[in-house]
Amino acid sequence: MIWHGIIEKYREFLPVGPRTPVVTLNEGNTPLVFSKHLSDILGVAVHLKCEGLNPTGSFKDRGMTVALSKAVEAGARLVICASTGNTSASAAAYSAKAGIGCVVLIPRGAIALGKLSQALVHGAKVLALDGNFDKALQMVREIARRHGITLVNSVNPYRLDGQKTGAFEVCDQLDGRAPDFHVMPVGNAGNITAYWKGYTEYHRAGRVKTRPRMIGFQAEGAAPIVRGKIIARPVTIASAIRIGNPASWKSAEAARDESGGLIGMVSDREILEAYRFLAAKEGVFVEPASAAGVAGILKLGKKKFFRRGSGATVVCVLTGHGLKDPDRALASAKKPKGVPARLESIMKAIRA
Ligand code: AN7
Repeated sequence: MIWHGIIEKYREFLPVGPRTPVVTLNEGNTPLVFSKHLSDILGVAVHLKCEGLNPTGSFKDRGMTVALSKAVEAGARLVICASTGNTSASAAAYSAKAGIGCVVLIPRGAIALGKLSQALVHGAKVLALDGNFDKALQMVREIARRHGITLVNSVNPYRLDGQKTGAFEVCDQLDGRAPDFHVMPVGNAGNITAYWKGYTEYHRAGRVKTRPRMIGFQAEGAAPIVRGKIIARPVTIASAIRIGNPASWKSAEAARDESGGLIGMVSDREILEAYRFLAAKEGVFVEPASAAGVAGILKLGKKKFFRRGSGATVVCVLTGHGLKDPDRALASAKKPKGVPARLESIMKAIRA
């Protein structure tokens, strides 16, 4: 079957009609890769849902195809969002495809290079705010409301409808079974809300017999849900999830509680360890935020959270591609060694 994106594939579960113009870059259908090393370490079957392979390199594309399709259907000429980077990259690309304008408000100096490049090259109007993501979101919500501009952050329910298709795909890729544990990073908490919605809808439709326990991880310096209070100045190297007051806070807690799951936190050191582990052992390059979930299950594993040999299935969503944040990759690896253009010198360097 030729893949035409998530709206075409999961239309019956989405708020689109026959006259909705489908704005798509053929997002979705991302690989679910078995992780031998994590499975060996934890004693359960761990699969990696590689969302970095979406058209703009993150899971945001699932939401953006629905948000932009509905915006165009409603006659919008301009969309706006605040972003830690990936939302802006995706909004910029899908707006370009739709032929409408896009404004993004980013925290100045605080988004990864790849994401900034994307927003700029797709022709969005990029405004760098003196303030963090939470402030930027507050401002665009106000501007959208006052000026009738379509907001495409995940407070737009169409975004979550699109993102819930990640759960459908996981179940389809596991041959009609839901995983026992679903693991992911949590920032603004839209995606954990969307995945729980997806699993619940698939369950209700009889496509799967069970639903997973939802397990989310925040970065220690940006863990409002874990700490139970707004973090005024969130800090973490995982800039994508540097968020102190998540918009979908309540629904993330509902996903956690209804599923019998948990939301925990991991340190930047643990995130970077998982980041290097995925790249070096599994051949999967993710951005730091995406490694938070893997860092989290490694931490849970040490506490014997998973019953070794139970046959349980764990799915970890790797939310964004490693190329998003090249600065981090270079900072966490050895510099290349210079060699003269002589065979003996090259062989000497190879053997060294
Ligand atoms: C790679 O782009 O909030 O909990 O503005 O880019 O649904 O917010 C990004 C979030 C995880 C957290 N992993 O998802 C934005 C933005 C990556 C991300 C998250 C984000 P949510």
